[in-house]
Amino acid sequence: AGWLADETPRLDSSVKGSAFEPTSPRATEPVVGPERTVDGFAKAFLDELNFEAGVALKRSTTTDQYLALARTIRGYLMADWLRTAERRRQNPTKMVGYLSAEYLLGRQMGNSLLATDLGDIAEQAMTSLGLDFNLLRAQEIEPGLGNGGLGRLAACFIDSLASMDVPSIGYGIRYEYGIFRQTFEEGRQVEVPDAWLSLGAPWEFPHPDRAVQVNFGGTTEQYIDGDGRTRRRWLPAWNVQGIPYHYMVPGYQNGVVNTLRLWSARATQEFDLKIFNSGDYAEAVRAQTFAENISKVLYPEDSTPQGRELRLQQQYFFVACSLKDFIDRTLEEDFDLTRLDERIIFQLNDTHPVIAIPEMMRLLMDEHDMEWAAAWEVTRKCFAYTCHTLLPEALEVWPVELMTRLLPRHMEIIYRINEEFLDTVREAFPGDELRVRRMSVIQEHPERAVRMANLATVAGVKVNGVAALHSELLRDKLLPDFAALWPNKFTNVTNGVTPRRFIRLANQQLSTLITDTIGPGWETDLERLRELEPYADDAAFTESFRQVKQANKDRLRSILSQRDGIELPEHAMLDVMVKRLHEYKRQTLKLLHIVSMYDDITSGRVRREDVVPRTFVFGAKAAPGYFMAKEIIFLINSVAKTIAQDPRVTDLMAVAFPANYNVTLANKLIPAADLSEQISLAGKEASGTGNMKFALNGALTIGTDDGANVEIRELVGDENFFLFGMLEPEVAALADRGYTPSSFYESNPALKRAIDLLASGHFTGGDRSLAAPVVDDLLYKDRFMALADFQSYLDAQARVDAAYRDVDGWTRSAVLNVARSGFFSSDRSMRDYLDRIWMPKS
Ligand code: GL9
Repeated sequence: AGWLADETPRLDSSVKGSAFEPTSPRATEPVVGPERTVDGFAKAFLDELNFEAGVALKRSTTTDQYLALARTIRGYLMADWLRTAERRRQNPTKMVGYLSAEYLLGRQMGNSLLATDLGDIAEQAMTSLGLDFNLLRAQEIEPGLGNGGLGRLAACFIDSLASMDVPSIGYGIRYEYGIFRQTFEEGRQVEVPDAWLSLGAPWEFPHPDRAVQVNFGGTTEQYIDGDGRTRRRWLPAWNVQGIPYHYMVPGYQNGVVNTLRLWSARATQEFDLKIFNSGDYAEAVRAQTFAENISKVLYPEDSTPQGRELRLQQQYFFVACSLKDFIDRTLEEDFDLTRLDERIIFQLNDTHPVIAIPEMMRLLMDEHDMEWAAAWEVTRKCFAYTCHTLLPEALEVWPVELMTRLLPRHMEIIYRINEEFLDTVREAFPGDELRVRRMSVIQEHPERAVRMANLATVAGVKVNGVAALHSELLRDKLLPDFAALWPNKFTNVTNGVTPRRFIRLANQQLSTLITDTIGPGWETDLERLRELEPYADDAAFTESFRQVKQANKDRLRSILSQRDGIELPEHAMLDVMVKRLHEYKRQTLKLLHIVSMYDDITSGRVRREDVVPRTFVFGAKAAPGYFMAKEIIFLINSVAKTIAQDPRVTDLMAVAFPANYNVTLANKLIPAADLSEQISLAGKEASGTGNMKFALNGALTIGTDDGANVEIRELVGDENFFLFGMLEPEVAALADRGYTPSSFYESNPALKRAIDLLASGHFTGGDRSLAAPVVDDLLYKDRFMALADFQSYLDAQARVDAAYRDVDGWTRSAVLNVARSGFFSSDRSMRDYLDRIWMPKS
């Protein structure tokens, strides 16, 4: 059976008698969801409310009603979920195990309604009971179990795998607290814990009965086994339990529901007794808390791993649970583990789950009696590694001291993997000890530590980057020694985004317009958006397209007014920069443009009638310990406030920085945007995925030649994209020559004016010291060369203004951005993973 089933089962009764009709007696147990009618839905809802929650409708709170609504929708997915699982059990084939420490899922209700096509029925049912459907939907707190692009990518991928009916399972961590909630106090970021479970968790299914034990610490020893063989084993010091929580991952209206299995840590009895329980009850309870800390909170790091012990505990915890779950529970009993690669390929989402490699070796050898050679032979076929960065400081390394203390058996295994690997290197490159040192899995300086990217590259079947340029730089600059040894190990899979959430759900009006124009089905065959191209010159279509964009902008204005008390002007270009706050992404470059525009207007350098009015929107969280990122947030808020209070400019510009940018807000912001800011220094943004979402929703991009921008520009066409800035080789050359930002400041009057104005205290209540951290860094360090790209950026923004004045030309470009971005569906990414990594033909 192929992975991409030819006959995709449909939601309706055609599932019966299809190729996937379950055959075993157990599988035929009737699992029937509630009736797909308004009355059927209303009845199921009341059953949930009355009999499950024990609440009368009359006395119920909005939270009660939200929970009952969620459980009702979930009930409609249940039959498909059980059927999908059974079908897979009956016909075991190779599966994808997606190992990811993050899943930035976003709200579940809208997606579940879309997957089941129950939106209208649910709304009418709620109305029939006198309830406000939209108010109930707004109650949901999104599961923010990820930091940014990497976590959201995982969520898009599992959506695509379900929509394409690929046998797969997502494994991760059920953090009790997801990414922090951001608030601003006097313009500065303040983090509030994200208690996303506080209202109840209607989308998850806990299975405490299926707990898995995970060991830590202790020592290893040599012993003689029953057959007289000398072997080694682990004598751990403590352990915790992993409790699986199951989440449904519904495919798009195809009757498929896959599983996401997230692990939660719980103390074990053994743990309490062995270490702490010497009659000290209070101490035993404290131990409980200690164990449960492991899945307590998501580390809010962006690309700079802090190397904390708890983080390594998290990584090993979820990986150990997942491998054990797969081998002991998912595989048939007695499956011959030397053929494990026929049943699973684990995709490692960055280095976070790479400890799975020595864990697999340990399981096969210590728990399943395999010899080293056989275990290695199969382990190296069961993992593939995706790298998501180019920043050297983002590559995880774990001190040998810590690894030995926490996972002594794994450290031994890593040493042996490395020994054999370095023999291979020496054989291929005799006498090249410098190369051996560079490639070693163990770094010596500044401290002995395990290089997780090297380990993943040694053991993985394939290593991929996440956009064409990134994969090239990954191969040629980040891991060139490995590419010289194994050129065929390296490949590219350009990221993608799910069109279900990011077009159908986020932009319903555009979706209707598309379906009215090219017919249904594009949601699962996104290249079909090409059929819109001829309509780029169709007056009726472009008028409707403009109206959709305007409606989305109006809706956003009312959302920001209600959510944040931000009042935005009615007619202005909407210029949006949303992403994590990081210096390489260059929110400061955007800020310099805004200050420059402000300065041009207030100094009378431009005539007011020549100004194209703009609304700038930022959304960004800073890692709590990232000083400069937090200073940049403060400065953006300061500039926003000053501009809002300056009557000389309020009719021409506004800056909005709604707090707590997340998936929910993204879904409202992106469809409204005219201009998408993708302005990282070339060679630093591995891919970006926001850039794709904007293009698919008809925003034009102003961007550097970086990450997936390169491919967006190639596809939509030069004339529909505003390119600026140095190319990556130019960046490298400038860095080699020695970069002095102050020389750009001295020689560029517009830049000098903007920086001087920022530095003057004009935006910070007259206090120069408040702007100094950011300004001084730009002038004297500017690691990401914002000043070097400033003039080019300004010129590109002038081209944006000119283009925006031509309403028809702009709309045409926007339509072409939509029509030509079908490539960026995560369905296509999944097909590429299947063809290039998971199931290559050759
Ligand atoms: C990232 C890259 O920086 C992005 O360019 C890329 O699009 C995504 C997904 O491949 O991965 N790597 C990374 O560490 N993050 C990314 O967004 N950071 C966060 O997720 C916070």
